Parts: sequence; structure tokens; C-alpha cells
Amino acid sequence: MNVATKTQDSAPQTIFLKDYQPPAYGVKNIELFVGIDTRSVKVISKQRIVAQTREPAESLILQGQDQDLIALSINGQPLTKKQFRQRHHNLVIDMTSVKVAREFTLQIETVIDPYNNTALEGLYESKGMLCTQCEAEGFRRITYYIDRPDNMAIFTTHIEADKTKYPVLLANGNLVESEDLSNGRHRVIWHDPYPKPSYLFAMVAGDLAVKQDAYTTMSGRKVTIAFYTAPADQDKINFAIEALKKSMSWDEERYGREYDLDIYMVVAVSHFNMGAMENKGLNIFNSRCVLASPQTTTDQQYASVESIIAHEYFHNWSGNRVTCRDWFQLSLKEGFTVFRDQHFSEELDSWLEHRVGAVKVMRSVQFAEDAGPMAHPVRPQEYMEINNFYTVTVYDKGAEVVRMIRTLLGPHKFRQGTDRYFDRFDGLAVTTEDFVSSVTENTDFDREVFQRWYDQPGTPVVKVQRIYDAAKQTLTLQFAQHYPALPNWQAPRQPVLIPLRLGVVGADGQPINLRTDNPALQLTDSNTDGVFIFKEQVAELCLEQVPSGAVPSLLRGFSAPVILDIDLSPAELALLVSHDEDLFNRWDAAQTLLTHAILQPDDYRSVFAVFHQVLTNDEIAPEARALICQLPAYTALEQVQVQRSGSIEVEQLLQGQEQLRQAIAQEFEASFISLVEQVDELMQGREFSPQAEDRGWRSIRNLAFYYLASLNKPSVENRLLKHYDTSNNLTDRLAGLRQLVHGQYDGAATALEQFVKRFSEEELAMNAWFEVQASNPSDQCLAQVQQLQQHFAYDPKSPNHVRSVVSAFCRGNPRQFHRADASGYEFLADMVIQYNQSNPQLAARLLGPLIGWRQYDEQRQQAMRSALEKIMAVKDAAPDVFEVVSKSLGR
Ligand code: HT7
Ligand code: ZN
Repeated sequence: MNVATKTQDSAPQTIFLKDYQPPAYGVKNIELFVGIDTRSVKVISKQRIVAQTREPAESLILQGQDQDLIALSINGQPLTKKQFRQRHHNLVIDMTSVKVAREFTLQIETVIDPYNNTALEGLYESKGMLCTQCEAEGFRRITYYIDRPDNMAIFTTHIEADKTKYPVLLANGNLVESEDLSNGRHRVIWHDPYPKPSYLFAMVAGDLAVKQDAYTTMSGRKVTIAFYTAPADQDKINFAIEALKKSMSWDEERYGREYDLDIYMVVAVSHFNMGAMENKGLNIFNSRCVLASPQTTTDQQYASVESIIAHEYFHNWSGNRVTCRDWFQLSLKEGFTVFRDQHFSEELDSWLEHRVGAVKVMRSVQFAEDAGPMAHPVRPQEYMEINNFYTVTVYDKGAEVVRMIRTLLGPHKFRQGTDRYFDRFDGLAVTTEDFVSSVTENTDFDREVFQRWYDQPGTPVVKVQRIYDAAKQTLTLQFAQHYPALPNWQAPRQPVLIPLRLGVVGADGQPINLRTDNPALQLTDSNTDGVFIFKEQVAELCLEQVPSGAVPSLLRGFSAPVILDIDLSPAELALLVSHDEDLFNRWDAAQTLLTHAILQPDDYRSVFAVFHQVLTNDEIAPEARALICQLPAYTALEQVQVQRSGSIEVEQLLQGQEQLRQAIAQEFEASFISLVEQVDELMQGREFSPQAEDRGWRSIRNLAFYYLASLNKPSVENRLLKHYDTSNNLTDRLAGLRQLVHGQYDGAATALEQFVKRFSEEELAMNAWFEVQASNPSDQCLAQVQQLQQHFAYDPKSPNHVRSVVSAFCRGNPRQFHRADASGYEFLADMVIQYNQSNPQLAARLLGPLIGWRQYDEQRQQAMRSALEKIMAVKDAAPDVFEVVSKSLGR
């Protein structure tokens, strides 16, 4: 039989959580035979299938896409054309005509073309290597399958290929056989003993170098660690290997979870849509997220490599051993695993840096998503294209929700709860309710109210009124919570359970003991810090023996993903910056003060007072000083403005930011210069280290350069050139280059040229070079961006390159992206259209900066809407793009 037909496309359909039904058939085990040829790949899959219902369903439905079906049989009997049909990416087999027992073997032969797979889903080629990406629905591009996460099977993978072109052949699990064949080919068999959903399937074929290491688990089992890269990148792999070993040991200690296969493999790939993928035993990483070396990796990227390595490793339990019932439950694995990786980084590295980093993402990216037309609950109730729901809401807000559970239970009960969760659901596909109820079992945790965090979109606003009674020495805090209206959500939303961590700082800077008869306040480890459980629309907390002039410090450590609305005066904020016990709230108070100064630039005295206190204060760690003295990011300012006035004034924000930057630079020029000199001296001759202390020094020196560069002085240019030239690492070199380029200094052109001469072979460094130029606020930037897209080092098929140029311009260059002539928006629309068919996932993600168009001024709204309409008018809009554009336009 040869029924080579292409499957047909279908119009985008909405899938609803309420329609979930368990699968009618399940796969017990699957054997895949993958034969790699120069022009195509042949796949034979033998699936042992079992009916899941007492009365076997009439139709067996498998999903499949972009493949030619060659042969189809059940229990060795070829199916006739009448016994099956292919429709809308489905293969429907009429089981009434097949007449077999409840359990049977389905064999499918297909041919796929990884060499022209630009979507980077399923099996595809990247720089001569073949690799897979199956989450969420990529496996259906490899073979027809019941491609849903609650179908868990045991996989055995046979791969056969030319030995010279593909000397390395990998798949999930343990290697059970490997043999050389005649005519230069070889064959391997991998077996994964753990049942898994198809989204965790992976295989790789390539000419790769490997670095091996080993780890002995807490029960004494030896695990081989193997990191595969292009041969030229082997010198950049040690940092990730160390990060993996730290992660393995941390997960044993903190969660009692041990690794379970004989080998843990990681493969670095250039062309990748996201950061990395936790395939069982065979992680595949975007090279940007695993390779690290001083000349090609910034400090921030080092930290991200460490946390992504940890994240994918932690998935082995939170995601792989216990997986999601359906894609609506995505946060079950992603929210929990982000929380686990954040906690890991906070414990092993700088707590403040990591917590501030996470909160910045929440406030500037997640809050924006949660207020716009793509807002959705942590557990969405509907989607058209699941790839669009790998969002900051599912990931980062989901992590905050898990963090709140831990705050409410305390570390000990939380650990008991997670042990119970892992033990109870090992090997199963479950829901977020299963997670919350098992973790909080046997406690007084209010699950019903808490569940609203999973089911309601939007960011709650907590408004706080203070009433101080001088005679009674009481400070009463009145809290009220509400959800701002959302364009796409009409259903009523109920109050959520908010753990508000708080303290009070006396006028003399001393912490005040918290005294109250309100049982909703639970003290933490000390008498000066507590968690107030706020779960009604309004609540009141009366604190006693509070001296006059004391200032409340609320939402410490960002204990809940809410917007806090409290009126603190500049002097009160300054007191918190200098004295709050909670370092996070010191940073936060400084941010509020700086934000005020940008939005209402009438008086910088409080800002200057804080800088005087902090900038050169040796008692404060350099990284904390740098964080406190950093201006709020433009995107964070946009959100504050939306919260206050409902609309974004681009020019006002940019001007306010630049004016404050220059005022600070003028006021503190001498301090900045002396900081630069102090750090120069300290770091002289020191070998590069990505550890927190050195990172802190680099941070504060580069902060000084950021301010100094705004002075536009030849002496500053000389310092920047020297900094650029003499740096032994990318963080410093790039900081010098950025200020030279963004400050429009004459020396920028030569520095840019030198950079290419030196690093043109280093893809990661070149991405940084692209990014610096694409975020240049100069009026010539858009033309420059278009030229960069023609540069010999730019590969338009590489999502990393596209992000370094297109997203760096559209997200990181507000002045030019929001140009009044709308050329920034038109450029983005053209880019989305360009990638709509070839890589829809990338196209839909590029779209981000246009989604919130209704928040801008009238003229910009019109221009952004026209850009969206232009995309909408394209024939054959991919479902990914269609969903985002149509929701954004409110259709
Ligand atoms: N779980 C992984 C998600 C992912 C992904 C999703 C859609 C398309 C491509 C993708 N690559 C990786 C990554 C993670 O969260 O660990
Ligand atoms: Zn993940």
C-alpha cells in the first residue's frame, strides 16, 4: 500500500478546558525506527495500543502533520483505504471495521523532511545536526500518535544513519545497543524505562564533540553526565556542567529527589525557538542557554545558564515523573519548576539579585500581559494554539503562586507536602488541583479561596490606607483589594488569598515589634516581621505600640503578585531605602522614589539624598548598591503610568528618564569617577570570575558608566574606550560598547568594527553586538537594523539572531520603535508576516510589542492597529499568529 498524501490544514479552533475527556485509547509502549537519509527520514512506529474504556471506542484518532503516510497496519494486517481517513491533522481509524482485541499493535510508516523544517518543531536540521522539539505538539510531525500528555508510554528508539555525517546518535533513556552496519552506516537502540508523554521524546544525530563527567546520587548510584556541542564550543561547557551537578545535589537536599537514569545528556543547538527542553535524559538546549565563556557571555547570561540548567534538571521530577493531564495544566510543571529554579538560584547565589530580577519580570512583562487582551489565568480555560500559552503568566505568575503556598505553609510543611505530591502522583498525569490539594493536605490552608489564583486573570490591586492614632500609639492599616477591568474577561472575579509580608520601620530606622490581637497576622522568624493573611475584599490590621513617624514596609520580598497602592512620602521612602530590614523593600522603595522623580520631575532632592547614602557606602554590597541606584526600566515605567492614568505617554517617560539620568550624573560625577577608579584598581590583574562578588563590582562600575556617558564629555569617551578595550570579559566590553554607541560617541564606529574582527566566529558574542546596535536610540537605527539583517553573520533562520535584532529593536528601543511616523510598527508587521509561514511560533512571539496597542496615545493606537490589521489581512495566517492578532484586535 502506498497512500502518500499530505495532511490538510484546518481553520484555527478554540479548545476548552471544560471539554476535557480522558483518551479512548492509550499507548503502552512504542518502538520507533528512524532511518536517516540525505533527503528525507523514514519513520516506522510500532505502537502497542490499549482501549481505555470498557466498550472500545469506534474511532481511534491519532494526530499527524507534515508527513507522508506510506503504510498502515494493525496486528500485521494492512488497512484498506476505507478503514481510515486523514482530516485536519488527524488520522481516524474506524475500529469497528478492524475487529481486534482491546490490545493491539498499530504500525505506521511515514516519511518526513527535517531538512526543510523551518518551524523548528518535530525533527529538524540545525547546522548539519538533526534534533527534535516535541513540546507541546511536535511529536505528531514525527509519526502519527495519540499526541497528548495524558498518554504515557515506554519508548524504544532505533536510529540508523551514515556514520561519517552522523557519528553521534542519541535518544531518551539508556543506550542498549550500538552496531556498525555495512556501507558506512551505523545503528543504535535507546530504551527509556519510564513511561512518558510524547512531548518528552527526543533524538539527536550529528557530528558532535562530548565532554563527560559523573555524579554520584544520594543513594550511591553513579550517573554519567555527557554534554554534546559543536567541536568548537567544547571550551564553553564547564560552567553548565558544574551548574548541573549543583542542581542534582540541591534537588536531593531540598526535595529529596534523585536522578533516575544511568546517563544525563545535554545537547547544545543553534536554532531553537525557546530556551531549552527537558526531554527525559536528553535535554536539548538553545546554545545561548548552555554555552558560557568570559568573552562570549555576560554576567546576566551566566546566571541564566545556571538557572536554565537547573530548571530543565528539576523538570525530571516536576514535569517528567509527574506530568500534566492536559495543556491547560501547563503551570503544574512550569510554575512549580520556575519556583524551584528561582529558589535554587536565591539560595546558591545572590538572593537580592535573583529576587529583584524575578520581580522586574513580573512587574514589567507579566503585569502588562495580565492587563491586556491576551490576559489569561495561570491555568487558562481556552486556547487556540497552545504554543501561545508558554507565557510569563503560566511560568512566572505560576511560580509566584507556588511561592505563596510555601510562604503560607512554611518551609517544613511545604517540604512534607511536596514529598506527598511526588510520591502520590509518580508516573501519572495530573492537574493543578491535585498539586494544591496534596501539598496542603492536613493543614488549615484555604484551598477554595486560594484556587482563584489559578482561575482568575488580572493583577489584583491592594489599596492601603494608614490611620495613625498618636494618643493610643496605634497604626491601623486598612486594606482593600480589587481587580481592574479587563478587555477580554467579563465574569466576576472574587477576592484572592494574599499573604502580605510586612514590618514597620521606626523614624530612627529601628525595626518595630509587631503587636496585634489580629490572628490574621502570623509572625515569621522574628517579632519584627510577619505575614498578614488577607482574603476578603477589605480587611484591617491594627498594630499597637507604634511610635509616631514609623513607616510600614509592606509586601516584603514581593510576597504576592499584586500591585500595592500606598501613599508614602519621599521622606518615608528614603527612610525605607536606608533602614528597612528587608533588602528587597529597600530596593523597592528606591524604585518608587525614582519612578516618582521620572513621572513628576519637579524635585530630585530625595533621590539625591538616597544616592548620597548608598552610592559609595562600603557597608552595602556593591551589587545591592547597583540595584538600588539603577533607574527603573522603561517597560516598568509604562506599567506604572498605565496603573495611574490608564495611558502611556512615550515621550514623557523617555524624557523624564533621561532628564533624571543627567541630573544624577551631574550631581554625582565625582563619585562615579572615583567608583570607576576604585573598581579598576580592585579588578586589575584579577582573573575573570562569574561569582557574585566580582559581578557586583562590575555592576556598580558599569552603572557609573551608564550615568557618566550621559554627560557627553571627551573625558568620558576616553574612559569608555579604555573600558571597552581593556576588558577581559563580555559584560564590561559590552557595557563600554553600549555607552559609546547609545551615547553617539565618535569612537563607537571603530569599536564596533574591532568587535566584529575579533568575534565574528563567536555566534553568542555577535548576538550581543547585534543587540547593542538594534537598541541604539539614534534616529538612524531602523535603517541600521535593516542593514544588520544583511550582515554576513546574520542568519534569518536563527531565532536567536532574529531576537537579537528584531526584538532588540521592538522591545529594547522604545524611542525608535514608537517613532511618530509609525515606521517601527510597520517594520514589525513585515517581520511577523515574513515568519508567519516559515516559523509561526517565532512570528507570534515577535508580535508582543503590538498587543497592548490600546494603552498608547490616539495617534499611536491607530498606527499600531493598522500594523495588526495588515498582519490580519495576510492569507493563511498561522493559528499562532491568528490567535494573538485577533485577540489583540478584540475579534
Ligand atoms: N518545557 C519547555 C518548553 C519549550 C517549548 C514549548 C513550545 C515550543 C518550543 C519549546 N521549547 C521548549 C521549556 C521549559 O520550560 O523548560
Ligand atoms: Zn520549564
